[in-house]
Order: sequence, then structure tokens, then C-alpha cells
Amino acid sequence: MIANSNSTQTTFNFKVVLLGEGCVGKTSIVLRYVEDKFNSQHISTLQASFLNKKMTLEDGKRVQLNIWDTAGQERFHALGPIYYRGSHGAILVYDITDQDSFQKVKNWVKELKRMLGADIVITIVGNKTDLEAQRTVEQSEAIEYSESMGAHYFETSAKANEGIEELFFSLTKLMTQRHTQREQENSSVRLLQGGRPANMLIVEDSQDGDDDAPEVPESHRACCGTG
Ligand code: G3D
Ligand code: MG
Repeated sequence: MIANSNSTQTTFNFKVVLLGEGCVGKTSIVLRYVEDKFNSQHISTLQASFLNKKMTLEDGKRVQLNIWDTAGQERFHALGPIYYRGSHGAILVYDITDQDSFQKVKNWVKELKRMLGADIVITIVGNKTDLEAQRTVEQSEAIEYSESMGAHYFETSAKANEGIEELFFSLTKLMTQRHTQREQENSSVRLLQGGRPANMLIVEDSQDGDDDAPEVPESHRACCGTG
């Protein structure tokens, strides 16, 4: 499915996974980004949910993000590699008022690095900045940790709609850069193999310019207050 005509606009497809402890705000971040909603609807499905969002970068590159959000399995058992396999980007979320959730992010960084190495762009996100008065994870500590791990740090409030667009836009740019870098590194190998890198999918863009309505499951649930 590689676009082979110069006149055909290509869309880069990237898989992005959200990871982090239950109740830190992963679903809220995605819904804020994709639907600009907060707290009105929550996703509840038996498996992970997939949401799509298209964007155009400053240089005209068109990108489709396939965003994977969990359905709350993280509260009951570990999410396996099947969830994050093949991801180009990870959004590791913690709650700035919850130290434990920050420690959990550190575990995810270790696991992703071990399993995916440099193939994945890792962002660490301190969410709920509207609760600044209750902050227990200092920003400086989180930045220092992120830098030491080669991860990129952001702070957001899904509730107040702060930092969300910036997070996804920056992550997308980073994934595009990482892809270009990989392309260069692998070009000679690819020429020998006559193929494209296994981890990258380029699809022909639809010509109708539609906005692809996000796929948000119908069912809702009350969140952490009940669980
Ligand atoms: P999860 O997907 O990581 O499990 P959710 O987290 O998105 O379901 O959010 C968990 C709870 O945190 C929800 O509250 C949600 O409203 C709240 N929340 C998410 N983001 C923010 C934020 O930026 N600021 C504040 N103050 N709260 C946030 P309930 O009450 O539904 O449990
Ligand atoms: Mg959730």
C-alpha cells in the first residue's frame, strides 16, 4: 500500500499508545484531543479502543495517528506487549498529584526501552495541572528524569484543555523525524531487500479530504469514583 505516484499525496500512519496507571487521565486526554470533550463520555470496551486523528504538519506532511487507549485493564492486570507492539510513539501519563503514578511511568519507560529500544518515541506526561495546589511530583524532578531517559516531557490538563494539542503535535513531529532518521540509516539495507521498513506503513490518502470522524465507542462509564 505504498503510494507510488508523485501526484498522490501520502499519509504517514503512526501508532501511538497511552500507558499509565488507572485514573491518571489517559482517556480524558484522548477524548479532549480527538473530540474536544471532557468528562461527558468515557470509553468502556472490553479491549483497547482505537481512535484516529489526522493532522498536517508545518512542512505539509500529512499524518494519521492511530491512538490506542486502554479500556481500564491496567487497573486489574498488566498490559502485555501485544498492546504496544509496533508503536511509533508512547504517551506515558501520570497524575501530578500522585507519586505512585509517576513511579508506574518509570516502570513503563524501562519496559518500552527493553522491548522496543530506540524504535519508539517516548513522551512522559504529567496530567491534571489544574490541581497544582495538590501537586506532589515536582516538575523539575519529572523533567530531569525524562531527560535522563531520552524521553520528552509535557504537562497537561485534560480538564482545562491545557497542553494537549501541543503534546500530540510535538509527538507527531518527533515520530516523523525518527522515521526519517530510520529511513536514512536503513536505506542501503532497504535497497538490498527491495522493500520498505517493516515498522512503517504509508497509505494512499483518500481523495475526498474528509475529516474521518473519530471512532469513539458508544458505551460510557463512570470512572474512578466508582472503581
Ligand atoms: P484513565 O483513562 O487514565 O483511567 P480517566 O483516566 O481519563 O478515566 O480519568 C480519571 C479521572 O480523572 C476522571 O474523574 C477524570 O475526570 C479525571 N481527570 C482526567 N483528567 C483530568 C485533569 O486534567 N484534571 C482533573 N482535575 N481531573 C482529571 P472521575 O471523577 O470521572 O473519576
Ligand atoms: Mg481510561
